[in-house]
Amino acid sequence: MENQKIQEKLRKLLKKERYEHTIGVMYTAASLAMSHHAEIPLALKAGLLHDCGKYGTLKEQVERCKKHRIPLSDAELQMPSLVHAKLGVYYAQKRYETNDPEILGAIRYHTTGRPDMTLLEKIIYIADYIEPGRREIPGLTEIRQMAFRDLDCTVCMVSERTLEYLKAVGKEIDPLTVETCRYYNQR
Ligand code: DGI
Ligand code: FE
Ligand code: FE
Repeated sequence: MENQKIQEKLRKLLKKERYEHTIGVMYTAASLAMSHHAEIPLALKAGLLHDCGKYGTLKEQVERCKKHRIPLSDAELQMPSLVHAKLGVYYAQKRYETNDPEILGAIRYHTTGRPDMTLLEKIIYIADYIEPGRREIPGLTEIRQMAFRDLDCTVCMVSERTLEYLKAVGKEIDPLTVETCRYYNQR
């Protein structure tokens, strides 16, 4: 499906702030693709779709997974804020006619990351964190600068910050979030 049409659908479906974040991620991903020699059309589409599962309450998101027989891990049942990534992959295919495995991977892993990510997966993981509309947090300026120089180093920084944040607020942590941080620290 054309990006213009997907954009119209998402504008109606998502909350205003979520939609604006989506557009921010789309263009940030395209900029990172320019800087790191990735395919711009793939980056645009993956950025546009990365949060397409993120509407309604967390409970509704879990229920929609059950309805569509999308299996959830124990971690996802305990941390429903992770569920929209899996749900997004399903909607990308069913509603937005997007079956490119690279794009689906980028949607799937945009929240937790994973060890040994593809180029596009790294771009979306990072774009989600640095897009211009993101609330300013300490260190974001340095992360934004690094994002246009070294993707692996930036994934390392982002995953460290995310882990620190989750520990500080006492949230449960998905094993994949820990593995991402460990992998990119050792590399
Ligand atoms: O959907 P967005 O708000 O744009 O961003 P996101 O998909 O990265 O993540 C939503 C939240 O998920 C964010 O506050 C960070 C959090 N998160 C990432 N890894 C974990 C996690 N939350 C929990 N509970 N556990 C994790 O391992
Ligand atoms: Fe998300
Ligand atoms: Fe996002």
